[in-house]
Amino acid sequence: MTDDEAAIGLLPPDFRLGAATSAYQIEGAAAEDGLTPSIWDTFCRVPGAVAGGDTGDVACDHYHRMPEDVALLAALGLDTYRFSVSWPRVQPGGRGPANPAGLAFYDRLVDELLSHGITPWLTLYHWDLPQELQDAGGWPARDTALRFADYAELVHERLGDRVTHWTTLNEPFCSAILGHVEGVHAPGGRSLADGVRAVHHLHLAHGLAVRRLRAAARRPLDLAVTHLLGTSRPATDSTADREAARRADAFGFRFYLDPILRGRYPQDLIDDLALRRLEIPVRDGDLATIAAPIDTLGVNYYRSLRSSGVDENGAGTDAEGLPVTRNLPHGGLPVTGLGWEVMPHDLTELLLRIARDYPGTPMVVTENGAAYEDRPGPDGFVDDTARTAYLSAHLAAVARARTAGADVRGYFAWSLLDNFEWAYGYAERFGIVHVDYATQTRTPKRSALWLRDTALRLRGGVHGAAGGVEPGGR
Ligand code: GBH
Repeated sequence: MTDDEAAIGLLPPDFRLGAATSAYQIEGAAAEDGLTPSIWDTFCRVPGAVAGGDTGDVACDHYHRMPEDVALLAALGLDTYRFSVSWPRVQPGGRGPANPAGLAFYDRLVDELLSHGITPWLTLYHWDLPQELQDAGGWPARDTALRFADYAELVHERLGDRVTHWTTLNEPFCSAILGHVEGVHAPGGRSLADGVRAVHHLHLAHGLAVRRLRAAARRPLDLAVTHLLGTSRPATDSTADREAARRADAFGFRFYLDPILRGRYPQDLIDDLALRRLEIPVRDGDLATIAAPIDTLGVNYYRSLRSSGVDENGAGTDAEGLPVTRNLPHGGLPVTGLGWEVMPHDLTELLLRIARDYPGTPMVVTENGAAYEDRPGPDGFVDDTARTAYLSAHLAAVARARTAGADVRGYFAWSLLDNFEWAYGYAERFGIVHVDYATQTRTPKRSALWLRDTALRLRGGVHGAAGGVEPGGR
């Protein structure tokens, strides 16, 4: 037995093992049953925005193949499925009454999951803002947060009798910063001021929705929000690099956890923003709303970068005289297909830090996974030993964090299926199940079989005893 296997063996039988997806990345059915466009439908049509000009129009055609995909989850013995609801599918245009046909899809999905004994882990927002709300100002506008709370209540009205686990938002950092500052995600903006406003309004959307769901609930709900997090280390021990790591930690980590778990924005972040004449648009009462108690913190982890306080030429300030903060790879580490460094140890460190700095909130790793260049064999089987090793090392890292005292209760692989990987299109494959897009054939990869065996072992089953899924899908 390897050290990783031994660590994983210490996880308790009720530890959740699951797989995750999101609506726009898998559903397809882009113009069906009253769905209106989201900001990703628009962004995909901006020349050069998405590799290969790919779109989510068809994706994995999950909208039509949902029962088959749930059967796959069941065959893999996973106890939890994390999926997202498409806002423009259930409330076209982002306001007004529900679209019954759109809601009916999630109603069927939830029933299908429950009939297989799989817990639905529902995310309300995974980046597909209705385009009409973008036209009205999007996340930089405060009103979008209010619209989100209405939408949350409307989904709860239909599914709240059966869905217990609700996540408001997936990775506000990506919506706000990749979407409004770096321009690489929808809606493709490039303004730090918009990004900062978007972060606050996403937090507000989360808090308002938590309050609404609690008020509407007829039974206890498990409410969560999922953040993309990593460790923050200086590139060297120099003062400039340590200051840069402090700034990166304020902007990329504490900006997200402090308001929801401590009810305030970090003072050093406020000061850093003031240097750029930027202010977080907080109104009276916002922070109390944002800090409405949650039951679970979702942690998405892929890799960590380190921070340098000097540019390529060794200068510590930029053209405006402001301090440089540059993200760098650590170097000398193995990388995934996307060039992301494989750093499982940092996941242990990250979870322990959250447990220490924000005590009392149970955590679930709601995404972790890797893209590799998969090469199916003649029978369609992908022998993804690198992805299997990645997942196993990271699950072991979670187990080690637990042993050291972090309250981590689950781990979901990203992703169940190869799917639309945002700006990278379909070229990058994160699935534990291979999708042949030409035929929409699903074939579990070695990593899926590993996860199945791990789930079995966790529950005291016998290695390899599960039926139903074999290499090559036979
Ligand atoms: C998660 O984001 C997402 O929740 C999920 O939907 C996604 O498929 C998964 O990770 C894998 O990426 O800055 O140009 O390099 C994690 C953050 C978002 C980081 C996409 C890389 C690529 C844009 N990732 N991002 S770019």
